Amino acid sequence: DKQRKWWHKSVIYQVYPRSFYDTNGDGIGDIKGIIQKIDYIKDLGADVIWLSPVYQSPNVDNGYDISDYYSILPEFGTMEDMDKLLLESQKREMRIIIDLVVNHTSDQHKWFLEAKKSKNNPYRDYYIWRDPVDGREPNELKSNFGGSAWEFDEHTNQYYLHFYSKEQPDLNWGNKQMRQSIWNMMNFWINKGIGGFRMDVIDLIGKEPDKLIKENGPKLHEYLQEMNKHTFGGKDLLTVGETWGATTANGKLYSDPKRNELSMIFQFEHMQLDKMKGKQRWDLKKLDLRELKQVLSKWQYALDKEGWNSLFWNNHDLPRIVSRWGNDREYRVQSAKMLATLLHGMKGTPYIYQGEEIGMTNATFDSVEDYLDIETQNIYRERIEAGFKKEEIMKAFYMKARDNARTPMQWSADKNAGFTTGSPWMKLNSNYTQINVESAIKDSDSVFYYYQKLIHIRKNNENLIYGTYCLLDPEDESIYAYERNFENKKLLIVCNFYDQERSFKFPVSSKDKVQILISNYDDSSLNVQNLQLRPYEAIIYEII
Ligand code: TEU
Ligand code: CA
Repeated sequence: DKQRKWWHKSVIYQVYPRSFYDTNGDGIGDIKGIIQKIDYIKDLGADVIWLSPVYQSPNVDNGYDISDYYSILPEFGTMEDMDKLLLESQKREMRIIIDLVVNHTSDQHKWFLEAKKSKNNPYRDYYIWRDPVDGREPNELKSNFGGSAWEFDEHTNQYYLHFYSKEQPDLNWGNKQMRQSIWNMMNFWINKGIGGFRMDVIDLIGKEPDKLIKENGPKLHEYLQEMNKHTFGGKDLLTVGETWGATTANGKLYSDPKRNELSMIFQFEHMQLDKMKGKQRWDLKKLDLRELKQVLSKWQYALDKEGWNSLFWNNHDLPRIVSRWGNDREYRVQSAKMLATLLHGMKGTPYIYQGEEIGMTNATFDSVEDYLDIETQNIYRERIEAGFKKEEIMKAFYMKARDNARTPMQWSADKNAGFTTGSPWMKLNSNYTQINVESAIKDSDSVFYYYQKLIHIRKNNENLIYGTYCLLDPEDESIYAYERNFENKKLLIVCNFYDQERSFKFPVSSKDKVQILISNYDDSSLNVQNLQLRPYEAIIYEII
């Protein structure tokens, strides 16, 4: 069936290299470290690694500010190390997808260094420059990291656009030669044998700053089709776009195979349910399970036929899910498994972010200096100036700061969690003595083995991959239950999101025989018409 793609069956593991594993004691994770731990990822059952940026970079935004797309940051290793990583993954029938950061470059990229020299430099138009208006910024566009999106360049008396830090100038996608430079670079990596691309903030490339358009600009899909045609189109690679501004309507545009754009996107609606409407994500509101059901189900229904979903709870920008929708205190293990069940039971390609598979939790640092992320530092300054109390700001960081996910991977209970023999670039989460890979591997009841089992079941169950999703009981405030249906087979998935007992009744006939595929309690009931679920209990049933 040519509708079927290898990545429908894949499970992707995201590696944030700086915090994964350090092999030379400089306190920074490196490519050799990924090679050393690749069998760990393979054992988990993931067959694709999404590698966050390892390119040359001044590291203002941890590598998302690239100064040379064709070389590797020495802290991470060499191009030989990268080639070796590709080879080692191919040996294991695994693939590496790399981060494509092309909405902006670093201000140290040679294109920008050239562009800054003069208004008629050949690279000037690779970026977006505007004259001052009444001696000020051209308009009120804001940077996602706080402050104006415009930075004044004294040498040429113009402002340049940056949607992230001022060290990350935005590329001008209206420039055809610029686009050609990007296609060349992508083809360089494709020829090296990568498995695909994760495309950073790709929904911004159609920006029209004079009309105040950031996301979803009029030419966005045209550029993606052009990219597809000149690079990965016809090559059977996996492409996933990071699109904070995606709606189900444009979600179809990206991932409908007939349109030749991307394999799938990351939509973020389900990640913004704890944010007050119209406010910043630091302005928190209480979570409501009914909203989560509504959002995830909407995406499941919308892309059932004409597209494909990605499924994720975590990445390097998001707080840890077990500290968010789960319970990282009394029920850490049960709730981590429950959240995994919910996600891997759905239709789409699941992503796992390093540490999720052992139930790593948010970090809670006392001092704001321990938060190294440029976004957190900028927001702190901005909010202090705006009159917020320090405690309030810190509380929001405990819940939402990106550094929650960026603390070093917890490999063992040894010093620095076995991540490095030197001094780590970032503070560790102090709970590594309890939560670490070594103890998870020793404990047959660990979150790790649960993920491994889930992945294995999914790979061998067509219904889990292709079955149609159907939400049950949208108004239930504590249970998330749904069905998957494929040919004449039915799966029932039920998840209790709270630390209380709850009852639930599946609408099945009394003639149906059921079996349990997986559960996070070892004695879950088969009486699906009348279930008493324990705290965070989660079960996948198959009707036989
Ligand atoms: O993230 C895009 C992005 O908009 C987030 O950083 C967002 O601002 C924040 O997580 C929540 O509002 C991508 C990368 O994943 C991120 O690490 C980079 O900092 C950013 O792009 C710029 O390249
Ligand atoms: Ca290192």
